[in-house]
Amino acid sequence: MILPTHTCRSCASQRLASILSLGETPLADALLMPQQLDKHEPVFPLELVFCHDCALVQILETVAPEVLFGADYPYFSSFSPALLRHSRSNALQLMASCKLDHRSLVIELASNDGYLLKNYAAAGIPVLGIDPAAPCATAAIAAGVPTLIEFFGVALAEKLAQDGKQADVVHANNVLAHVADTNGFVEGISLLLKDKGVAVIECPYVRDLVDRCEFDTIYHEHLCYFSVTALDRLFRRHHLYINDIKQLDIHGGSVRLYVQHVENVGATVNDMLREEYETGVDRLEYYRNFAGAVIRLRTLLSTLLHDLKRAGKSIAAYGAAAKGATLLNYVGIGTDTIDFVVDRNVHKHGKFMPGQHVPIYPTDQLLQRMPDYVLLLAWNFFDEIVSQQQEYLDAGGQFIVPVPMPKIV
Ligand code: DWN
Repeated sequence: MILPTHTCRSCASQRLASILSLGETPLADALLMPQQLDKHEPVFPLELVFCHDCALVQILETVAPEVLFGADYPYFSSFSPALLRHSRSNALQLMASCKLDHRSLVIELASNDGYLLKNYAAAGIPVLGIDPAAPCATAAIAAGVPTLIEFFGVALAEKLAQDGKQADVVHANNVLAHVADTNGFVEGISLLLKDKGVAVIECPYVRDLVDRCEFDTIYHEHLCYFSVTALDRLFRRHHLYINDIKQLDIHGGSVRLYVQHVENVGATVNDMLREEYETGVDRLEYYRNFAGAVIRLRTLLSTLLHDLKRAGKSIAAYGAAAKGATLLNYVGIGTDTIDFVVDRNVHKHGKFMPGQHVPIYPTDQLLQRMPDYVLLLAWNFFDEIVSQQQEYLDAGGQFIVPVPMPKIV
């Protein structure tokens, strides 16, 4: 079914075909305060589509960035130790490979709470963060990471370049998929990057989303779901080239792109492009069965939780994650099924999950309340969380991992 009322975020084609609809859903990171529970909660359509002309998978709805990433944006990267380790390793590799020193400049777009740039700053390498969400940007500044509390785009890139602030390294982790002006963002990277600079960009990989049925990573913050094919066409449109690529486990499966002004495309990129062509990732057919797999997963998870409740078991959840909101709302898991969610992020405590209004508590509540089962909404940090909650497991608790297939561990 072609949707003539919309155009592709990358190539402006109108040849968009529907893959999956998750219905009208609340904003995944719009956690509620107690006084908001009886107020109207805005919901928006969440429909995943495929562009026949550039292969970009994307959602149709664009919620205003000021609404998504405003003063209440609750996501702080530093509450994930695994993410901190992952980021530090990336920074150390680039310090060495790019021979960065006090004359260099490293800029991160969507720099959050300084989780990544602090590694460069500690080594005496000049940094600049850019993030529109005041809560985490303020935390970054307090941690010694200079940060502009602004949205990034062509206008800011031009200003920085005019001020002589072009970068040797531009980081953009889990932000390219989030921006309403996809082309403007990439053009901004081109303007910000020194001639011999490198943009190091991480984003979730659409093949992992489909192959591992990670439907819960679909929410309004994530406007695009990238294949290498779609990324390559997007960057080439702005005379930028993906010269190297790494596949990563972080966030359920991501790619790290090494993008430069000069074309020197390596085997890692050509191999992935060829693999995508051979498996059909650049054609609609590849996504044809995804909706069916998601519906089957919903049924299996709902039945498992229902059976546990009928057996008199108590269930909680771990990770007040954005993906957790999508999962709870799409599967219909509410306070009749799970009693509470725990999370390490103190900014989320005392609030409630969007849509299902499940309360969010500190993680020590698992041992204190000892639910029989814990639904792992932050499954992408399984190893970290299981090792952290060994005492709960030793006391007889069990985790339920919801994707790619619901299983009790
Ligand atoms: O793209 C995005 C990803 C990168 O982060 C953002 N748009 C929003 C956010 O999505 P998410 O909330 O699904 O991401 P996480 O990082 O998977 O969320 C994990 C949640 O679990 C956080 O609230 C932190 C929490 N956590 C915890 O309580 N204990 C995480 C770890 C590792 C832990 O040990």
